[in-house]
Amino acid sequence: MTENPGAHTLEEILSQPGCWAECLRALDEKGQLQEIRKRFSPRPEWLFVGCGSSYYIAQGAAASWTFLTGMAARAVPASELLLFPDLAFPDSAGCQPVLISRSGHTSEILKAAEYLELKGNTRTLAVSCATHQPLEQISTATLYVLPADEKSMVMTRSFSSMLLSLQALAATYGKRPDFVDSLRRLPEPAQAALDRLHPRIQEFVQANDFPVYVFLGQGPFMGVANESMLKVKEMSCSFGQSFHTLEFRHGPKAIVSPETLVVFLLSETGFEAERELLQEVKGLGATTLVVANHADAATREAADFLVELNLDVPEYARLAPYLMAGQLIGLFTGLKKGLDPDRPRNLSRVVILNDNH
Ligand code: F1P
Repeated sequence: MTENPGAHTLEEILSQPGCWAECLRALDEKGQLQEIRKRFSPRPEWLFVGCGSSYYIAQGAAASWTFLTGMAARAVPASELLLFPDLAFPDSAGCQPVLISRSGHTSEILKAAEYLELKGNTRTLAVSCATHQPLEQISTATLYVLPADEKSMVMTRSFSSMLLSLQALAATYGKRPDFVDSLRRLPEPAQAALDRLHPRIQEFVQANDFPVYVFLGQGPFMGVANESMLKVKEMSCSFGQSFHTLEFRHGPKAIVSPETLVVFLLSETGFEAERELLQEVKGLGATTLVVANHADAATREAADFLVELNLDVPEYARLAPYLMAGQLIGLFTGLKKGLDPDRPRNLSRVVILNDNH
Protein backbone atom coordinates (compact mmCIF):
# COMPACT_ATOMS: atom_id res chain seq x y z
CA MET A 1 0.00 0.00 0.00
CA THR A 2 1.30 3.46 -0.87
CA GLU A 3 1.70 6.17 1.76
CA ASN A 4 -1.22 8.28 0.62
CA PRO A 5 -3.66 6.04 -1.23
CA GLY A 6 -5.78 7.90 -3.76
CA ALA A 7 -4.02 11.22 -3.17
CA HIS A 8 -3.17 11.82 -6.84
CA THR A 9 -6.64 10.89 -8.03
CA LEU A 10 -8.34 13.11 -5.45
CA GLU A 11 -6.13 16.04 -6.41
CA GLU A 12 -6.80 15.40 -10.09
CA ILE A 13 -10.57 15.18 -9.58
CA LEU A 14 -10.69 18.37 -7.53
CA SER A 15 -8.47 20.28 -9.97
CA GLN A 16 -10.72 19.59 -12.96
CA PRO A 17 -12.47 22.96 -13.39
CA GLY A 18 -9.15 24.83 -13.15
CA CYS A 19 -7.71 22.38 -15.64
CA TRP A 20 -10.56 23.02 -18.11
CA ALA A 21 -9.85 26.77 -17.95
CA GLU A 22 -6.15 26.11 -18.56
CA CYS A 23 -6.85 23.77 -21.49
CA LEU A 24 -9.22 26.25 -23.16
CA ARG A 25 -6.65 29.03 -22.69
CA ALA A 26 -3.89 26.88 -24.21
CA LEU A 27 -6.10 25.99 -27.21
CA ASP A 28 -6.80 29.72 -27.74
CA GLU A 29 -3.20 30.85 -27.38
CA LYS A 30 -1.87 28.30 -29.81
CA GLY A 31 -4.78 28.78 -32.26
CA GLN A 32 -5.08 24.97 -32.33
CA LEU A 33 -8.80 24.82 -33.01
CA GLN A 34 -8.64 27.15 -36.04
CA GLU A 35 -5.56 25.32 -37.31
CA ILE A 36 -7.36 21.96 -37.19
CA ARG A 37 -10.47 23.47 -38.75
CA LYS A 38 -8.30 24.59 -41.71
CA ARG A 39 -6.65 21.19 -42.13
CA PHE A 40 -9.77 19.01 -41.87
CA SER A 41 -12.77 20.11 -43.89
CA PRO A 42 -16.31 19.23 -42.76
CA ARG A 43 -17.26 15.67 -43.72
CA PRO A 44 -20.66 13.92 -43.86
CA GLU A 45 -19.72 11.72 -40.91
CA TRP A 46 -17.24 11.87 -38.01
CA LEU A 47 -16.04 8.74 -36.27
CA PHE A 48 -14.71 9.11 -32.73
CA VAL A 49 -12.49 6.22 -31.64
CA GLY A 50 -10.89 5.28 -28.30
CA CYS A 51 -10.39 2.50 -25.74
CA GLY A 52 -11.70 2.40 -22.15
CA SER A 53 -12.37 5.90 -20.83
CA SER A 54 -11.25 7.32 -24.16
CA TYR A 55 -14.06 5.36 -25.85
CA TYR A 56 -16.54 6.96 -23.46
CA ILE A 57 -15.06 10.38 -24.30
CA ALA A 58 -15.77 9.42 -27.91
CA GLN A 59 -19.44 8.83 -27.04
CA GLY A 60 -19.80 12.26 -25.42
CA ALA A 61 -17.85 13.90 -28.25
CA ALA A 62 -19.95 12.26 -30.98
CA ALA A 63 -23.21 13.45 -29.37
CA SER A 64 -21.79 16.96 -28.93
CA TRP A 65 -20.48 16.96 -32.51
CA THR A 66 -23.88 16.27 -34.03
CA PHE A 67 -25.57 18.76 -31.72
CA LEU A 68 -23.11 21.57 -32.46
CA THR A 69 -22.32 20.97 -36.15
CA GLY A 70 -25.37 19.12 -37.52
CA MET A 71 -22.98 16.50 -38.96
CA ALA A 72 -23.52 12.80 -38.29
CA ALA A 73 -21.13 11.32 -35.72
CA ARG A 74 -20.56 7.91 -34.13
CA ALA A 75 -18.31 6.47 -31.47
CA VAL A 76 -16.62 3.07 -31.69
CA PRO A 77 -13.98 1.29 -29.60
CA ALA A 78 -10.69 0.97 -31.51
CA SER A 79 -11.04 -2.81 -31.36
CA GLU A 80 -14.25 -2.64 -33.46
CA LEU A 81 -12.39 -0.76 -36.14
CA LEU A 82 -9.68 -3.43 -36.15
CA LEU A 83 -11.84 -6.56 -35.95
CA PHE A 84 -14.91 -5.40 -37.89
CA PRO A 85 -13.70 -2.57 -40.16
CA ASP A 86 -16.53 -3.04 -42.65
CA LEU A 87 -19.06 -2.40 -39.90
CA ALA A 88 -17.19 0.37 -38.12
CA PHE A 89 -15.90 2.23 -41.14
CA PRO A 90 -18.06 1.43 -44.18
CA ASP A 91 -17.90 4.85 -45.84
CA SER A 92 -14.19 5.58 -45.95
CA ALA A 93 -14.68 8.42 -48.45
CA GLY A 94 -17.17 10.39 -46.37
CA CYS A 95 -15.93 9.70 -42.87
CA GLN A 96 -13.42 11.62 -40.75
CA PRO A 97 -11.85 9.56 -37.93
CA VAL A 98 -10.77 11.19 -34.66
CA LEU A 99 -8.52 8.99 -32.50
CA ILE A 100 -8.59 9.70 -28.76
CA SER A 101 -5.86 8.49 -26.38
CA ARG A 102 -4.53 10.11 -23.20
CA SER A 103 -1.18 8.38 -23.59
CA GLY A 104 -0.90 8.02 -27.36
CA HIS A 105 0.60 4.58 -26.67
CA THR A 106 -2.39 2.20 -26.50
CA SER A 107 -1.80 -0.67 -28.95
CA GLU A 108 -5.33 -0.82 -30.37
CA ILE A 109 -5.50 2.90 -31.11
CA LEU A 110 -2.07 2.76 -32.77
CA LYS A 111 -3.16 -0.16 -34.92
CA ALA A 112 -6.35 1.70 -35.83
CA ALA A 113 -4.27 4.75 -36.79
CA GLU A 114 -1.97 2.59 -38.94
CA TYR A 115 -4.91 0.86 -40.57
CA LEU A 116 -6.54 4.18 -41.46
CA GLU A 117 -3.50 6.25 -42.43
CA LEU A 118 -1.30 3.64 -44.05
CA LYS A 119 -3.68 1.04 -45.48
CA GLY A 120 -6.84 3.12 -45.88
CA ASN A 121 -5.13 6.29 -47.00
CA THR A 122 -7.38 8.22 -44.61
CA ARG A 123 -6.14 11.27 -42.73
CA THR A 124 -6.73 11.03 -38.99
CA LEU A 125 -6.93 13.61 -36.23
CA ALA A 126 -5.50 12.47 -32.88
CA VAL A 127 -6.45 13.86 -29.46
CA SER A 128 -3.99 13.30 -26.62
CA CYS A 129 -2.65 14.58 -23.31
CA ALA A 130 0.94 13.65 -24.21
CA THR A 131 3.62 14.66 -26.67
CA HIS A 132 6.48 12.58 -28.09
CA GLN A 133 4.30 9.49 -28.44
CA PRO A 134 3.67 7.17 -31.39
CA LEU A 135 0.06 8.21 -32.12
CA GLU A 136 1.08 11.75 -33.06
CA GLN A 137 3.65 10.33 -35.46
CA ILE A 138 1.13 8.22 -37.34
CA SER A 139 -1.75 10.73 -37.36
CA THR A 140 -1.97 13.70 -39.71
CA ALA A 141 -2.49 16.19 -36.86
CA THR A 142 -2.96 16.15 -33.08
CA LEU A 143 -5.17 18.18 -30.76
CA TYR A 144 -3.05 18.46 -27.61
CA VAL A 145 -4.70 18.70 -24.20
CA LEU A 146 -1.45 18.78 -22.24
CA PRO A 147 -2.42 20.38 -18.89
CA ALA A 148 -4.81 17.48 -18.23
CA ASP A 149 -2.39 14.54 -18.01
CA GLU A 150 -2.47 12.66 -14.72
CA LYS A 151 -0.13 10.92 -12.29
CA SER A 152 -2.88 8.45 -11.45
CA MET A 153 -3.55 5.38 -13.55
CA VAL A 154 -7.25 6.19 -13.82
CA MET A 155 -8.46 8.89 -16.14
CA THR A 156 -10.41 11.66 -14.44
CA ARG A 157 -9.40 15.17 -15.49
CA SER A 158 -8.00 13.89 -18.79
CA PHE A 159 -11.50 12.54 -19.54
CA SER A 160 -13.35 15.76 -18.81
CA SER A 161 -10.68 17.99 -20.39
CA MET A 162 -10.41 16.01 -23.64
CA LEU A 163 -14.21 15.95 -23.87
CA LEU A 164 -14.41 19.71 -23.30
CA SER A 165 -11.66 20.36 -25.86
CA LEU A 166 -13.52 18.28 -28.44
CA GLN A 167 -16.70 20.22 -27.65
CA ALA A 168 -14.77 23.46 -28.26
CA LEU A 169 -13.56 22.02 -31.58
CA ALA A 170 -17.15 21.06 -32.49
CA ALA A 171 -18.27 24.61 -31.68
CA THR A 172 -15.54 25.91 -34.01
CA TYR A 173 -16.85 23.75 -36.87
CA GLY A 174 -20.46 24.62 -36.00
CA LYS A 175 -19.71 28.36 -35.82
CA ARG A 176 -20.99 28.50 -32.26
CA PRO A 177 -18.73 31.00 -30.42
CA ASP A 178 -21.56 31.32 -27.88
CA PHE A 179 -20.99 27.69 -26.90
CA VAL A 180 -17.24 28.20 -26.45
CA ASP A 181 -18.11 31.17 -24.21
CA SER A 182 -20.33 28.88 -22.15
CA LEU A 183 -17.43 26.44 -21.75
CA ARG A 184 -15.23 29.33 -20.63
CA ARG A 185 -17.82 30.39 -18.03
CA LEU A 186 -18.10 26.85 -16.67
CA PRO A 187 -14.99 26.44 -14.43
CA GLU A 188 -15.91 28.89 -11.68
CA PRO A 189 -19.43 27.65 -10.83
CA ALA A 190 -18.33 24.04 -11.47
CA GLN A 191 -15.51 24.41 -8.93
CA ALA A 192 -17.97 25.78 -6.36
CA ALA A 193 -20.32 22.84 -7.04
CA LEU A 194 -17.43 20.36 -6.78
CA ASP A 195 -16.18 21.82 -3.50
CA ARG A 196 -19.68 21.46 -2.04
CA LEU A 197 -20.07 17.93 -3.40
CA HIS A 198 -16.73 16.51 -2.23
CA PRO A 199 -17.46 16.31 1.56
CA ARG A 200 -21.09 15.29 0.95
CA ILE A 201 -20.13 12.28 -1.19
CA GLN A 202 -17.38 11.34 1.25
CA GLU A 203 -19.93 11.26 4.07
CA PHE A 204 -22.51 9.39 1.95
CA VAL A 205 -19.96 6.70 1.05
CA GLN A 206 -18.90 6.33 4.70
CA ALA A 207 -22.52 5.85 5.77
CA ASN A 208 -23.59 3.34 3.09
CA ASP A 209 -22.48 0.07 1.53
CA PHE A 210 -23.71 -0.93 -1.89
CA PRO A 211 -22.87 -4.22 -3.60
CA VAL A 212 -24.26 -2.87 -6.90
CA TYR A 213 -24.00 0.54 -8.59
CA VAL A 214 -26.14 1.52 -11.57
CA PHE A 215 -25.60 4.67 -13.64
CA LEU A 216 -28.36 5.88 -15.94
CA GLY A 217 -28.06 8.55 -18.61
CA GLN A 218 -29.66 9.32 -21.92
CA GLY A 219 -28.57 11.18 -25.08
CA PRO A 220 -25.28 13.03 -24.53
CA PHE A 221 -25.19 11.77 -20.93
CA MET A 222 -24.82 8.11 -21.91
CA GLY A 223 -21.04 8.42 -22.25
CA VAL A 224 -20.92 10.08 -18.82
CA ALA A 225 -23.01 7.24 -17.33
CA ASN A 226 -20.61 4.68 -18.86
CA GLU A 227 -17.57 6.54 -17.59
CA SER A 228 -19.07 6.87 -14.08
CA MET A 229 -19.66 3.10 -14.06
CA LEU A 230 -16.06 2.52 -15.13
CA LYS A 231 -14.70 4.84 -12.39
CA VAL A 232 -16.56 2.88 -9.71
CA LYS A 233 -15.25 -0.42 -11.11
CA GLU A 234 -11.66 0.74 -11.54
CA MET A 235 -11.21 2.62 -8.27
CA SER A 236 -13.31 0.49 -5.93
CA CYS A 237 -13.44 -2.94 -7.61
CA SER A 238 -17.23 -2.80 -7.22
CA PHE A 239 -19.87 -4.14 -9.54
CA GLY A 240 -21.22 -1.32 -11.68
CA GLN A 241 -23.57 -1.19 -14.63
CA SER A 242 -24.79 1.57 -16.94
CA PHE A 243 -27.84 1.83 -19.17
CA HIS A 244 -29.80 4.32 -21.18
CA THR A 245 -32.12 5.64 -18.48
CA LEU A 246 -35.43 4.36 -19.84
CA GLU A 247 -33.87 1.01 -20.80
CA PHE A 248 -33.70 0.29 -17.07
CA ARG A 249 -37.42 -0.58 -17.15
CA HIS A 250 -36.85 -3.25 -19.78
CA GLY A 251 -35.30 -5.91 -17.59
CA PRO A 252 -32.49 -4.39 -15.52
CA LYS A 253 -34.87 -3.07 -12.86
CA ALA A 254 -35.19 -6.67 -11.67
CA ILE A 255 -31.98 -6.12 -9.69
CA VAL A 256 -33.40 -3.26 -7.61
CA SER A 257 -33.21 -3.49 -3.81
CA PRO A 258 -32.21 -1.00 -1.08
CA GLU A 259 -28.63 -2.27 -1.58
CA THR A 260 -28.66 -1.06 -5.18
CA LEU A 261 -27.48 2.51 -5.65
CA VAL A 262 -29.17 3.84 -8.78
CA VAL A 263 -27.60 7.07 -10.02
CA PHE A 264 -29.79 9.15 -12.34
CA LEU A 265 -28.04 11.69 -14.56
CA LEU A 266 -31.19 13.68 -15.34
CA SER A 267 -31.09 15.58 -18.61
CA GLU A 268 -33.05 18.73 -19.34
CA THR A 269 -34.32 17.50 -22.72
CA GLY A 270 -35.72 14.23 -21.35
CA PHE A 271 -36.36 15.47 -17.82
CA GLU A 272 -39.97 14.45 -17.29
CA ALA A 273 -39.70 10.93 -18.71
CA GLU A 274 -36.48 10.31 -16.79
CA ARG A 275 -37.93 11.71 -13.56
CA GLU A 276 -40.94 9.38 -13.88
CA LEU A 277 -38.54 6.43 -13.93
CA LEU A 278 -36.75 7.86 -10.91
CA GLN A 279 -40.04 7.87 -9.00
CA GLU A 280 -40.80 4.31 -10.14
CA VAL A 281 -37.36 3.03 -9.11
CA LYS A 282 -37.60 4.80 -5.76
CA GLY A 283 -40.98 3.13 -5.29
CA LEU A 284 -39.33 -0.26 -5.92
CA GLY A 285 -37.04 0.40 -2.97
CA ALA A 286 -33.72 1.39 -4.56
CA THR A 287 -31.40 3.93 -3.01
CA THR A 288 -31.33 6.83 -5.47
CA LEU A 289 -28.69 9.45 -6.17
CA VAL A 290 -29.75 12.15 -8.61
CA VAL A 291 -27.60 14.58 -10.58
CA ALA A 292 -29.71 17.36 -12.11
CA ASN A 293 -29.12 20.92 -13.11
CA HIS A 294 -32.36 22.07 -11.48
CA ALA A 295 -34.57 19.74 -9.44
CA ASP A 296 -38.33 20.08 -9.00
CA ALA A 297 -40.29 19.04 -5.90
CA ALA A 298 -40.98 15.51 -7.23
CA THR A 299 -37.28 14.96 -7.95
CA ARG A 300 -36.32 16.13 -4.46
CA GLU A 301 -38.80 13.75 -2.93
CA ALA A 302 -37.58 10.74 -4.93
CA ALA A 303 -33.85 11.43 -4.44
CA ASP A 304 -32.09 9.99 -1.41
CA PHE A 305 -29.08 12.10 -2.36
CA LEU A 306 -29.47 15.11 -4.66
CA VAL A 307 -26.73 16.88 -6.57
CA GLU A 308 -28.25 20.08 -7.95
CA LEU A 309 -25.67 21.82 -10.10
CA ASN A 310 -27.47 25.09 -10.94
CA LEU A 311 -25.08 25.84 -13.79
CA ASP A 312 -26.08 28.71 -16.04
CA VAL A 313 -24.76 27.09 -19.25
CA PRO A 314 -26.51 25.05 -21.98
CA GLU A 315 -27.21 21.37 -21.43
CA TYR A 316 -24.34 20.07 -23.61
CA ALA A 317 -21.83 22.25 -21.74
CA ARG A 318 -22.76 20.40 -18.55
CA LEU A 319 -21.52 16.93 -19.55
CA ALA A 320 -18.18 17.23 -17.73
CA PRO A 321 -19.68 18.43 -14.39
CA TYR A 322 -22.19 15.56 -14.48
CA LEU A 323 -19.25 13.20 -14.06
CA MET A 324 -18.00 14.60 -10.75
CA ALA A 325 -20.35 12.53 -8.54
CA GLY A 326 -19.36 9.20 -10.14
CA GLN A 327 -15.66 9.98 -9.87
CA LEU A 328 -15.97 10.84 -6.16
CA ILE A 329 -18.13 7.77 -5.42
CA GLY A 330 -15.47 5.55 -7.05
CA LEU A 331 -12.61 7.19 -5.19
CA PHE A 332 -14.13 7.21 -1.70
CA THR A 333 -15.58 3.70 -2.07
CA GLY A 334 -12.12 2.42 -3.06
CA LEU A 335 -10.53 4.13 -0.05
CA LYS A 336 -13.21 2.73 2.25
CA LYS A 337 -12.40 -0.77 0.98
CA GLY A 338 -8.71 -0.23 1.76
CA LEU A 339 -7.71 0.01 -1.92
CA ASP A 340 -5.44 2.54 -3.59
CA PRO A 341 -7.50 4.30 -6.30
CA ASP A 342 -4.27 5.70 -7.79
CA ARG A 343 -3.21 2.15 -8.64
CA PRO A 344 -6.21 -0.08 -9.32
CA ARG A 345 -5.91 -3.82 -9.10
CA ASN A 346 -5.04 -5.64 -12.37
CA LEU A 347 -4.77 -2.39 -14.37
CA SER A 348 -1.92 -0.59 -16.03
CA ARG A 349 -1.83 2.99 -17.21
CA VAL A 350 -1.67 1.91 -20.84
CA VAL A 351 -2.66 -1.36 -22.47
CA ILE A 352 0.24 -2.46 -24.68
CA LEU A 353 -0.20 -5.81 -26.44
CA ASN A 354 2.48 -7.97 -28.05
CA ASP A 355 2.57 -7.89 -31.82
CA ASN A 356 0.90 -11.26 -32.23
CA HIS A 357 -2.40 -10.01 -30.67
C1 F1P B 1 -7.06 4.05 -22.42
C2 F1P B 1 -7.20 3.13 -21.21
C3 F1P B 1 -7.69 3.86 -19.97
C4 F1P B 1 -7.80 2.94 -18.76
C5 F1P B 1 -6.67 1.93 -18.57
C6 F1P B 1 -5.90 1.59 -19.80
O1 F1P B 1 -5.86 4.71 -22.43
O2 F1P B 1 -8.13 2.12 -21.56
O3 F1P B 1 -8.97 4.41 -20.17
O4 F1P B 1 -7.98 3.72 -17.58
O5 F1P B 1 -5.87 2.14 -17.47
O6 F1P B 1 -5.96 2.52 -20.89
P1 F1P B 1 -5.47 5.82 -23.50
O7 F1P B 1 -5.46 5.17 -24.86
O8 F1P B 1 -6.48 6.90 -23.42
O9 F1P B 1 -4.10 6.26 -23.08
